Amino acid sequence: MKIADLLVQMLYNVGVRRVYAVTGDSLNPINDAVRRDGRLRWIHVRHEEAGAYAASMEAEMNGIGCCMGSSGPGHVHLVNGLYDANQAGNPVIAIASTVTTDKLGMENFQETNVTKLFDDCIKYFFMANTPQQAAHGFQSAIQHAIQDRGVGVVGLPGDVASADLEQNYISTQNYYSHPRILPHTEEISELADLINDRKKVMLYCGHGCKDAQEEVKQVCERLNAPMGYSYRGKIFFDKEDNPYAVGMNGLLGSKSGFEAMHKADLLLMLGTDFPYSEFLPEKNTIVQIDIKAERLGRRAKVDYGYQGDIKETLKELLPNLKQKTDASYLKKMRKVHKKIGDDYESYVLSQSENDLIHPEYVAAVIDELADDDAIFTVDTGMSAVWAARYLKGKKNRYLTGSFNHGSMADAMPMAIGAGLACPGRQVIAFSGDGGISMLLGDLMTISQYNIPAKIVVFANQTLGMVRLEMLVAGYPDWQTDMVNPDFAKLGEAMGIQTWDVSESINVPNVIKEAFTHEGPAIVAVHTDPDALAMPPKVRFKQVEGFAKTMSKLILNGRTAEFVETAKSDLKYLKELI
Ligand SMILES: Cc1ncc(C[n+]2csc(CCOP(=O)(O)OP(=O)(O)O)c2C)c(N)n1
Repeated sequence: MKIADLLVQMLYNVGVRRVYAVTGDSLNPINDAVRRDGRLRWIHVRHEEAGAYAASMEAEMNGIGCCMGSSGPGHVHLVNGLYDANQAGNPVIAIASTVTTDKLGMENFQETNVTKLFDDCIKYFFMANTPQQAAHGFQSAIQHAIQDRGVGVVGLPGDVASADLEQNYISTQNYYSHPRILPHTEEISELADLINDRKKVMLYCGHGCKDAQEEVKQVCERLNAPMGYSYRGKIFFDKEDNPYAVGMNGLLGSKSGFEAMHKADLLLMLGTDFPYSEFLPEKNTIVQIDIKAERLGRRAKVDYGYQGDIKETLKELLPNLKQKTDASYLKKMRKVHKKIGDDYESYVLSQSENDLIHPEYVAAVIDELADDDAIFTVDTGMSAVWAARYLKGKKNRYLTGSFNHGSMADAMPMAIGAGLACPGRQVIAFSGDGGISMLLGDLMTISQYNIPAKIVVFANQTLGMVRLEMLVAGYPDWQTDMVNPDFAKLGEAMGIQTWDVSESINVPNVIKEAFTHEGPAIVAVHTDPDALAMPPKVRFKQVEGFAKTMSKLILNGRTAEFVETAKSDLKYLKELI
């Protein structure tokens, strides 16, 4: 057995079923081992970054993912996707193959210092200088990726990969341990007292509440508490039939999510590492519970921090919570939330008659037509705003994006991973035209493997989010425009059924057709570049900059609706400061 064979065996044993990679040089011994073994599928991506995103998505859905990059540029390309995986807490094992051991450390052709290169985007790195080391290194890297929830990289010289395995006393298994982590009994009763003593309690739920949806609801019921959520938590709780939902907070959030949090006597932050400190309250009491103790208090002025799995902790807590009878705070916050929902809806309805396609309308139509267990992946850019506002949780929907790392171009390669990891589930990517342009070649991966993902491109011919950012800050809009390829021709050339939509009236039919089409589909929608989503920033300077920009736009004669929306956003901003 060679070291490369051992690697394949260990990857298979831990649950990896696909390897995302571009083969070459030092990676060829592994390619050969995968071929001979026959149990892992080699997915030949066109750019290793796409491979890292796809592997990360596999890990997010199924617990583990794997990607590989060959010497130098091959593994350098992995870096951005690995940052994303690591920050999202997705266990990914990445193999960075590299120059032979006799050449290491001499600035040889295609050599990088792998130890330094990956230093900031991983949980664990192992440099396998000898075959014996490699055997133990695989074990350790995989175990770290699982346990620390992030990326484990093995630097693997080509000669080590093709060397014989000489020892047989190594473990080829890895372990998913599920310890029960919850606060100590005294901490649970301290927490219960805190909650029982306060009148208005608000829950703010992150991705850590994914498996605790029922318990979170029960707590809200007991406390008559409004429930807000982060973007990563939204899809589990933003449902029509959730009587406690009040929306998101933060840049992509809404007034109700912000207000409910600030008006609470006690804020319970559950399984969230919400990074926008400036949106978090300073005056009320804040409790944070997270399975990772190192996260406690790092974003907000937290008064009480507890380490615990959310489901287990809430199960212990619930019997100690007294029923609150006053529902006025919940009712008030729900009213604000409903008003915002109505505003969003009326905006969609009016736009559907318009010639210029409004992205809000597209997002609302997708929400309407998508399956109840669809997986949505969203790009960083304005499409993330539309997804935040219009996609709703249903029975078993899932929504993700580059929500921690904030990279463009994530949606399409994530859809590759989701499509392969979850066959049978509908996968829908919200891509910006700037985003999709960055990894355009990997549409061919979708085509080659016939992955039935539906790629919706919000083709507004601009880097919309940055354009808005510049306008808000008072900069002239410059270098944000872009010329797009003809997506219909591009799709045809790539063998992907493509629809090009430039009139609102055609949006529902086209989306319906694309969603029912059996194979991969691209829907390029020519959306209005002036669609406005004003992030509720709270600093006066920004409001001032925004006001100036708005007056310029008004003078330039923008549409009435545009001005109206802008005015109401501005009014909202003023209320916030
Ligand atoms: C890799 C990367 N480069 C640059 C940025 C900065 N950035 C954030 S959003 C954005 C614009 C996205 O444009 P597009 O994909 O066209 O989507 P839109 O906002 O127009 O919907 C840019 C340049 C980033 N987040 N990631």
